[in-house]
Amino acid sequence: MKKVITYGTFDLLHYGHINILKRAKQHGDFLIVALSTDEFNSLKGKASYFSYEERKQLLEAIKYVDHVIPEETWDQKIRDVRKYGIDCFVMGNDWEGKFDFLKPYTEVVYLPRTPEISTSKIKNDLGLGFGSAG
Ligand code: C2G
Repeated sequence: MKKVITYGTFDLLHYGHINILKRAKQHGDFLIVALSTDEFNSLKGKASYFSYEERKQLLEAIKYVDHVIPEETWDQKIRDVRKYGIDCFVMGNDWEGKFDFLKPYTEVVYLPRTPEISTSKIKNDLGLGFGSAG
């Protein structure tokens, strides 16, 4: 079984998130999503609208997602790749090159972002102020 992992906040779940999860799943048979905890989000300078539990519930309802784990630190990725026997790490290409340190441990794939949509755009368009990419 080919296992894929991806990481993110996935706040205000939108079709850009669905697109990356769909394409990530196409790289294997089992997709794990490491979901940023609320505490880690504050480290990323992000304040998500939905809590970790709410964002987890949304992700678990997506047919491409097989398992959700917490993302608590920047440096858990190598441990995760080993712990879960990951064959492929997938991220949107706004992260192009940033996770190449994983190449000795797993395939690393950066996929084009879906244009025009982001959590911060949704917030701004709804006049919710404080932006945060995603
Ligand atoms: N994404 C995308 N297209 C968009 C918006 C987001 O493909 N229009 C992708 C991002 O590239 C990322 C994933 O969806 O791969 C989740 O995006 P965010 O929730 O913004 O995640 P981010 O804040 O980039 O956190 O350790 C890695 C971090 O946790 C990534």
